[in-house]
Amino acid sequence: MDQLLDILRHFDIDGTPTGISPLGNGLINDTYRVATAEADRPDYVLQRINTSVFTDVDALQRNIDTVTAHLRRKLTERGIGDLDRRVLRFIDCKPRDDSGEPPRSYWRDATTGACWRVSVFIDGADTFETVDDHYSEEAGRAFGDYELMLSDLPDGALTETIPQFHNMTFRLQQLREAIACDAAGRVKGVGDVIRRIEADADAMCTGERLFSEGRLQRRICHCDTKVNNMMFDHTTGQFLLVVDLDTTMPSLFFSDYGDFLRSAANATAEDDPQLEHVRFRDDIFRAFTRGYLETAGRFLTPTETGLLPYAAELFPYMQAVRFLWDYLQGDHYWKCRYTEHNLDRARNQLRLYDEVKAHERMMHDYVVACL
Ligand code: GN1
Ligand code: MG
Repeated sequence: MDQLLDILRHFDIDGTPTGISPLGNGLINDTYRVATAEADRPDYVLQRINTSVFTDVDALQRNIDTVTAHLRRKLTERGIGDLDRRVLRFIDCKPRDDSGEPPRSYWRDATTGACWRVSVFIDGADTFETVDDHYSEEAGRAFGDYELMLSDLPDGALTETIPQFHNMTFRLQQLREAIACDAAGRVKGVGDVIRRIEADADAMCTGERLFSEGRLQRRICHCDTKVNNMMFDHTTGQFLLVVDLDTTMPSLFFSDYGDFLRSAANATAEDDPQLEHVRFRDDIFRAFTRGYLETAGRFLTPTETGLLPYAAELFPYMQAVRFLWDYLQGDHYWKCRYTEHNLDRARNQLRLYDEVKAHERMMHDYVVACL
């Protein structure tokens, strides 16, 4: 705690930090809420960036600076005020007296190599682990709008903070390498999961195939549209902003649509080991699709809208591949609470994938009805 308070001394924050407590359920970075003594000063969010996942922190923070500045401009043009509740605001480090360099929005601890950043805590806002159809429709509209607002960033404005992040072909290749290595000696116990994944591998690489044929383009996406990465006003229930901007970068369009449904339309948590609880909620699917197409429908091509059901199937499938990959390599990527945690997650996501597939016809019909 004292150590964490010490880190804050490097940032240009307003107010006196009094206490620090863990915040949220992120599986990659470590996140804390910092309370300040003064009632008229904001609280802050302190985050330790996972530098084995985000290896180029300069590029990561540059992306975030570009994205937040662009969003602020767009919202201002629309006459929207109270921007600090609508876009994350990161706090610069204090300028170092001896350097002429511009201030940075993160601080690197020279002894440990750890990287830290601070943003303003948004008061009176909620995040949810599950949503009803009202929030799903709001979320759909909001993610479509997020992509719309970022769609005029010039090419090359953002770097890929995790190269090939949502590239299914690459994720399968990673899994196959982990199977061949069998570093943790776990392959023998997961034959059924591997067989199920391999059976649909070709079909799930449709996105990369269409991209290489020039039939899909890359767009700026959020790439981590888990339901808990969104904040709603506590009083009005209205959507406020998306958080966790680390993976906002060029991707194939279906990242945001697919990943939201993967988390929000699953009737249970992504790590529930009781597979009979896993169900695809078509009320959430309909509400989210309705909202998303209201905004994203303005720029998506017919090829892209035709692929929305594929996107809904792809993300549980891809997540199953990624969780299994981490399980086989010995749990280096995701935080795990017990030995089989990643395997339970992989099985859960694979069951969800089968559930979504069973809704294919309904999804196609509903997308057509919304256009
Ligand atoms: C990670 O830690 P969190 O919740 O932001 C992951 C996502 C996965 C998710 C699965 C950078 O997100 O891609 O969908 O876990 N983020 C990264 O829960 O790998
Ligand atoms: Mg994230």
